Amino acid sequence: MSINSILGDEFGKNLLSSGDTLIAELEKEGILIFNSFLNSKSILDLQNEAKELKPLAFSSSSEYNVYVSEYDKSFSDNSPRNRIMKTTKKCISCDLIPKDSVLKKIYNSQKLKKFFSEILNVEKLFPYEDSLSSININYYDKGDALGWHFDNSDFTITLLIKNCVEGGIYEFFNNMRYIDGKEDYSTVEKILDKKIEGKKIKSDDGDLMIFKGNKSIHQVTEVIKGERILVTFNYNLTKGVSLSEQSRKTFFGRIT
Ligand SMILES: O=C(O)CCC(=O)C(=O)O
Ligand SMILES: [Fe+2]
Repeated sequence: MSINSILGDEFGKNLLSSGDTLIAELEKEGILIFNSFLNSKSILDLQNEAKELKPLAFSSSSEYNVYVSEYDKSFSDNSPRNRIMKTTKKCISCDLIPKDSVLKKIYNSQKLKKFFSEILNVEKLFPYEDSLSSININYYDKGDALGWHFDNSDFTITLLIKNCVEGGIYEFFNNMRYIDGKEDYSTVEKILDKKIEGKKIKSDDGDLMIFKGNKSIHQVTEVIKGERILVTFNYNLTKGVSLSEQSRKTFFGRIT
C-alpha cells in the first residue's frame, strides 16, 4: 500500500508490507517504524511551522513513577514501584496548531485512521473530546529528556519532525511488563539500575512510529546537542474521552 495513494502527494515512500504483516510485526516487535513517512517538502513545512509555534509552547517538568500512578506506601521510596522519574519538555497543544497544518490532515484522514485501526486491530479511532490533547508537538532542547515509563494508552503514534544531533534516543524493552499476570518489578529494577540495556531506535526526520507503550517500558534519553521535535497523534477507542485535568495542567499549563 502506498501512503501517496492514501493521502496524496505530500507523503513519502511506499509501505511495502501488507496489513497482516504489519499486525504480526507490531505484535512481535512491539514497534513499527515507517521511515520517511513524509517527503522532504512536508517535513520542511512542518519544521517551519513548529519553529513558529515554539514561543507559545508550555515548558513542563514533571515527576512520576514508571507506572504513572499514585505512590504505593507498601513499597519503599527507592523501589521500582515508587522510584521517581523525570521529564522536561515543551509542548504545543492541539488548539494552537493551524487548521490547515499537514498534522491535522494526517490526524483527521479517514483513510489513515482506517489504516492505523487495522494495524492496531481495533474497531475505530476517535479524537480527544478536549481541544488540547489530540495532536501535540513536543520540543526537547539540550538537557530535556523523557524518563522511563509505561503509557496509559495501549498504543502511541509519533512522528519525528526533527531529530537532534546527539542524545534524544528512544529506548524500550518490548512487552516485559507482566510476568504470570503480575507486574514484573524485578525487571523494572534492573532497568532503572542500568543493569540491562533496551533496544535503541535510530530514527530520522519524517519517521512515523507506532508502539505498544503500555506493556513496554520506554524512555527518551537526554538531548545532548541540537533540538528534537516530536509529534504525538493521540487517539481513543471510544468517543467523548478527555485527557485528565491533571495531565492537561502538567503538560499544557491549562485545562481549556
Ligand atoms: O518522544 C518519544 O519518542 C516518545 C513519546 C512517549 O513515549 C509518550 O508520549 O508517551
Ligand atoms: Fe510514552
